[in-house]
Amino acid sequence: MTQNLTQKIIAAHLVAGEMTAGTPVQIRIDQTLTQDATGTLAWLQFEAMGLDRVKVETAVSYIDHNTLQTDFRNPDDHVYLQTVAARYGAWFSKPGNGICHQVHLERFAKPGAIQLGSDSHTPTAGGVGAIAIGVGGLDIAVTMAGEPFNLRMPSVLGVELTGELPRPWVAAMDVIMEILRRLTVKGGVNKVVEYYGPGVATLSVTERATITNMGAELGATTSIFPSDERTRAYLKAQGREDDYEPLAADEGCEYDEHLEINLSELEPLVCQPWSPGDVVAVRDVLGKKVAQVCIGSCTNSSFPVMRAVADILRGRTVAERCSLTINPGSKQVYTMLARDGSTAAMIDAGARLLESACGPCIGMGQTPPTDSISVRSFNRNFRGRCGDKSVAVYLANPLVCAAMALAGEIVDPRESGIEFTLAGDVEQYEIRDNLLLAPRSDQEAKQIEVVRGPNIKPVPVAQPPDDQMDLPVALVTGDNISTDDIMPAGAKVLPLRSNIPAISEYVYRNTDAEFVDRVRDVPAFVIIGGENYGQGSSREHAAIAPMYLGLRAVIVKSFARIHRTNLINFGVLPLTFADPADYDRLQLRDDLRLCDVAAALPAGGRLKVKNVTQDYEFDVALSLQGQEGTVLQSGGLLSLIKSKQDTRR
Ligand code: MIC
Ligand code: SF4
Repeated sequence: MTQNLTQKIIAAHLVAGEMTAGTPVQIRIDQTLTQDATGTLAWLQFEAMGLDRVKVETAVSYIDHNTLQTDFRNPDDHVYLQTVAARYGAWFSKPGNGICHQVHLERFAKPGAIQLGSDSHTPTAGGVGAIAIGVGGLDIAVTMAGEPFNLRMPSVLGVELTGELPRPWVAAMDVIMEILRRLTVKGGVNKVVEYYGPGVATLSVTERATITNMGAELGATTSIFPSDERTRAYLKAQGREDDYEPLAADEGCEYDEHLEINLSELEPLVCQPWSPGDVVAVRDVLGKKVAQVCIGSCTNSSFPVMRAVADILRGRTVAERCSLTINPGSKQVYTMLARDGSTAAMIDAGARLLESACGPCIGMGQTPPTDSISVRSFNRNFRGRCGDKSVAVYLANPLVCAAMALAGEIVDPRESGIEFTLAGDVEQYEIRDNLLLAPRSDQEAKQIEVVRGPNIKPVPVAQPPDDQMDLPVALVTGDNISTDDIMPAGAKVLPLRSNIPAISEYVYRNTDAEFVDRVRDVPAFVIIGGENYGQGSSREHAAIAPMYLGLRAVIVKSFARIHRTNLINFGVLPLTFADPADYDRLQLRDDLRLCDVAAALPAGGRLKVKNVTQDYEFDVALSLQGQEGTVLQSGGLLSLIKSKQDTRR
């Protein structure tokens, strides 16, 4: 029987279950990635499981998000993460080494491997033909403890690429923006986006990685490219030819859905404020003044594209009323740009060079001025994420961004008269892994003391649900609520990532400033939402912090994948309206009664909800798969794993 690439890789890692879309499977994981904003909780949870060493082939802990260090909190987390990695046998990527996904692509990502990361843009590694999935920190912790990963077998959306990009101004990001334009931010939920067709060979690995990275904005489980001669060339240039393995879908295999993109027909696109799914052509929004341009992020900060940005800027000057920031994605990229004179060209043009880290992408500095426009080569433009809600953020490919920085307004770069080329493959990358600390031997690791600063607090534990739950409605939200809406990031909040009591004060701060005060004296409550609730990041803080405040259930029209799992992992019931029209009747402060919850566990099923305030009943579905029901019954995944381990001892 013929198989697509996704099925092949999952089959090679299958521990249990049948590979039919929608049914639960358990898969073996080869590699894990954690970063510092989600990593402290992941590692604290790993420690709580009482193991002596990580049990995956490769576990890497990166520091890239919280590098602003305005007080002791971030550096304390860094020390904790460095010592905990050394203690338990993980790799450690020091601050300065780069953004996790870029560094992972360069140094670790492998064709045919399955990788989990506690960051939604983990699918970047799909650029070399890996299945790389973003999940919450607790799922990573459990995987590092050697458990297989539970997943609903995704359906596979085959995207056939034909033609060739009209370079130089149309870039890889325009490919994924075109798919977002067609499918929207929920078009990929529970799907793997698998690329094939003659257009694939026209894209370099770093271009492919841009496309798989931003597949996260479709809500996709992951995205993947075949592994071919260009993959070999990339791995060879990274000194890792041995990791190469040719991989492709079988001739004539089936896909659950199809899409065709003719690369030759693409043009420069932008995502308009405030959604990566709101895509239009650059030429439809010309003339708007741009106060800031930011180039970099895990989506677009590889060496070839950064060098092209430098070529665009060389000998020119950033517009008078515009500020340009650039953060090369890794130490490798930065060093190479420095050696070939690219950084000099950038600095001379007026670019403000930042360290290799997430930086402005997650609101860690570089907030633009009030009511201004910022154009970024990043992957997300949710309102307020840049540090100020009044700012309109557009997303565009990095080459287009550079042209706009020079013009100080939204322009069609094809009319700029600027000439440059974008090199595809690089013959030899500069390899020096001196900021990548290798795992210690068993013996050495045992001697390491894990250092915990005062900001690092224990992770709160969830409660098993009661059979009958009386829950006032604490919030009624709309469609596409992002985890940035639920749990904002930015320079003020990110330093609190290892302190749930402190960070819980910021829940829903940007969308409903009174939310926390409203629930302060309420022992338990429910939140109501629309479609695609919890889209965006993998941050489990968007589940734990509301749970800490008393969230027991969320009733929505549909969930984004990672957030739904995070809610279950922390004991919150993820419910969907049986009839979406019931959403319209619910009001803030309605008292709801959930009945017979115990009977719906562990298998899931329908529940009756009584609206006590308005005196009517409606049905909700508790759809569960695999061990999810047992997780809820146990009061969260951590409690379940611990009780399993106690039984084994
Ligand atoms: C993001 O881009 O939103 C983040 C910050 O990288 C998150 C992770 C986090 O919130 O720590 C993500 O993408 O998962
Ligand atoms: Fe960092 Fe931004 Fe990438 Fe998230 S999307 S990992 S914040 S660069």
